[in-house]
Amino acid sequence: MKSRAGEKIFRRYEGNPIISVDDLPYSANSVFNAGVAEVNGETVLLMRVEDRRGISHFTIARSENGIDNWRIDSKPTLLPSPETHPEELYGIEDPRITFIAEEGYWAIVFTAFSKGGPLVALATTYDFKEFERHGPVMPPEDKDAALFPERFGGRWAMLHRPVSTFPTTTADIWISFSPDLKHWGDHRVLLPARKGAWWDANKVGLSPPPLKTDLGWLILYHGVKLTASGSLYRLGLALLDLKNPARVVARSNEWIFAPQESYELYGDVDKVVFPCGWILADGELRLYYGGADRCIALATARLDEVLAWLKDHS
Ligand code: BMA
Repeated sequence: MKSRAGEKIFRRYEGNPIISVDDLPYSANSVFNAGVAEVNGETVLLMRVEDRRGISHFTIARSENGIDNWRIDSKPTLLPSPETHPEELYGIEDPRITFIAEEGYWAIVFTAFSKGGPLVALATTYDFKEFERHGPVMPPEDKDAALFPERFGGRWAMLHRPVSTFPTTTADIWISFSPDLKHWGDHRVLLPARKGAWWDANKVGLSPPPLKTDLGWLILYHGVKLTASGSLYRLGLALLDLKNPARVVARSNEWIFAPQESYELYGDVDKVVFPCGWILADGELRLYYGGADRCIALATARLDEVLAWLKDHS
C-alpha cells in the first residue's frame, strides 16, 4: 500500500501555536525553537526566548499532557553568561536535549553565539533546575547539533552542521565521535546539502535529536532553499544504521513538512518550521517546532506511518 502524502503524515494541533510571547510572564520579543524532555511524567520545553535587545536565553515551560496548561518559569531559566563563558556573548539558542542513561543526566547541546559566530556548546542537568555548563565542543561556525543517547564501539556520537566557505558556502550535516563528550574527532560528512533546485539545496541541519527505531536512527532535518523572497525552511527524513550511525540507510527525496499556516509563514523570519525536539509516546511522535521565529507549535504523527513514508520516498 502506498504511504500517505508527506503533507498528511504530520498533523498540526488545532490549538497552534501552543506558546507565544504573550504567554510569557515577562516582556520579550519572541519564543521559539524549544528542546524537549520527559521529566517525572511531565513534558518540559526548554524554550529559546529572544529578548528585546535580540539576545536569546532559555526558559522552561512544563505541562502534564505536553499540549496545554503550560506552566512557564516566572523569569529566565538559563541566561547567557559571557563573563564566565565568553562564547555566549550574543546569547544561547536552539537547545537539543538527549537523556544519557549511562550518566543519569540530560545533555543539552545548544548554539552559543560567540564573537566569532555560532558554535556548539554543551550543558548537563539532572533535574532542569541546576545546569552545569561544559563550554564549547565545536568551534564556529557550527550549529544544529545533538547527541545520540548511547555509545557506538565505546564512543559517543554527535551530529552537527559546520559551515565551510570553500569554494562556495557549504552547510552539510557532519558526524563526529568522542570518548568523553568533550574531545571530538573522526569528523565526516553524513548528509550533504543537495544542489541546484532541490528543496534542501543550500543548507541542511539536524532538527530534533536522532530517535532510535527498529529500522535505524530516525533523523528529521531542515533543508533550506534560497529563493527570490528569502530562505524557505522545510523538513525531510533520513535513517542511519543502528550500529554504525555514520552509514546513511535512507534519505527522503521530498520534504515531509513545510510552512503552510500563518504562524509558520509570517514572523521575524518568514517561512520557517524549525523543530528542536520530539517525544515518542505509544507509537505517536509529538514534534515541537518554532514557527517563523516567533512561536512554538505542535504536530503529531504515527511513527510507523513516518517510517513507511520514508521507505516510499527514499
Ligand atoms: C537557523 C537558526 C534558527 C532559526 C532559523 C531561521 O539558522 O538560527 O534558530 O530559527 O535559522 O531563522
